[in-house]
Amino acid sequence: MHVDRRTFLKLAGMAGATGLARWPDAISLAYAADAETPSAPSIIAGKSSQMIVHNAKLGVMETPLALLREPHFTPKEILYNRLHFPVDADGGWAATTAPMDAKTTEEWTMLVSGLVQRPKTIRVADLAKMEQVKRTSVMQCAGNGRSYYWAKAKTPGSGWKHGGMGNLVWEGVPLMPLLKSLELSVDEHAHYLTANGKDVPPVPGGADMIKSYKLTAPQLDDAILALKLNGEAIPAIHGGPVRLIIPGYYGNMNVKWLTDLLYTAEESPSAIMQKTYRMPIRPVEPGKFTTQDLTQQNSTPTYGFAVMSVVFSPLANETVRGGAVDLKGVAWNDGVVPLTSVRVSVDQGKSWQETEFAAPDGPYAWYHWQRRVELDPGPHEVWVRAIDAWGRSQPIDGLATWNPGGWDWHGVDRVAFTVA
Ligand SMILES: Nc1nc2c(c(=O)[nH]1)N[C@H]1C(S)=C(S)[C@@H](COP(=O)(O)O)O[C@H]1N2
Ligand SMILES: [Mo]
Repeated sequence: MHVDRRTFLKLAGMAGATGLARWPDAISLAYAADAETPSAPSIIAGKSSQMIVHNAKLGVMETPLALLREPHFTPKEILYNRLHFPVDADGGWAATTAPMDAKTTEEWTMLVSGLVQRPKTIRVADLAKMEQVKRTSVMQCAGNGRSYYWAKAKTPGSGWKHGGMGNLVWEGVPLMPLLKSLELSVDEHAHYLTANGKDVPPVPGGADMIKSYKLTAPQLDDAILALKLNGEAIPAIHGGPVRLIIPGYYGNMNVKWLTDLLYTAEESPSAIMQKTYRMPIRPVEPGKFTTQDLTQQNSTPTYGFAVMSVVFSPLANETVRGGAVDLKGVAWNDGVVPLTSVRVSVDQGKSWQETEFAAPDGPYAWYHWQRRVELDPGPHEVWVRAIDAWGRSQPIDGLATWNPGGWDWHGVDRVAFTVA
């Protein structure tokens, strides 16, 4: 295997991270939320001042549902954001919804290497000239809904409600056909594709944001090297000029500012692959199992989305007019099989009614569901539950999947409201 200097340094860096000298949690703690939270646009230029800021230094913010439910595709001004390293690192090059500057875009390259005989460089300037395809898909943090787990036990990480997601249109060049066309001569021991972005840990030896995907994953067939979001050059803060988009995969798997793709025999040893963003494969109890106990044997990375549905109307604590009430919302899954049913209950799960639902933009995007119900004046609750063609669904009690990282919340959404 030929390893050039740059690849060698990257690999060395990855190996260095195995020492886990600094936990990602420790980084989050070091940049704990300020007492007085600055407004979203003062952290990331162009964001709506209505965004809920979870962590100013890391630029972590979510969309209030009242804003999220309005547009068909989520505009950049209200799209949630998540970073692992301070937003002002390297002089704040990314802290804006404007695209990356023309020179940086023109000169951006990605190195494809690892277990290949002929490493190759991909230029954004060349990608832009190739045939582009669209992928309409949900982008969602694996921590979306984490705060609901806190009813059982607190976990580290931001207290996301349901606004750590958006419904987006990405555009770019299909990844796997492109890699094939490069004639890299991939080693037979390569089982993973490993991606890295331009951002680096703020402390030497810190865990880098590196992600590995099984080469056999069905969603990889639909992955693209994206250059556009919602019809425009990708905003700098959302990973422009080039981002790896794997539709149906949780946000952390969609590496921003892509600089490296490596064919590897194993998952990246970076703590952000090995300790963060993993789900135990069996139920675990608070206090008895921590993120430090996660291993490749007892956990899986947060790859594809769990089946999920959310109520957009009414919103929690809203007062609506009776007797006919239009219940509405969205549902989605990992896109491998379609959703077959989205049901609502207005009697706390005793009975369920089918909703009308449709996937207007393909397998990875939001399905919109609705159901009209007759309700008497007074307090009410609506629950919603989606099921897919493989029978995968949502736990009635979402706390069933409590885990120390607070990932993968997909419990039945329960919204209390009042009929006037
Ligand atoms: N390079 C890089 N890519 C990244 C991250 C990061 O910190 N650095 N964060 C990931 C996480 S955890 C999420 S949820 C999504 C957030 O995407 P967004 O901020 O564009 O909504 O980006 C992912 N890709
Ligand atoms: Mo995330």
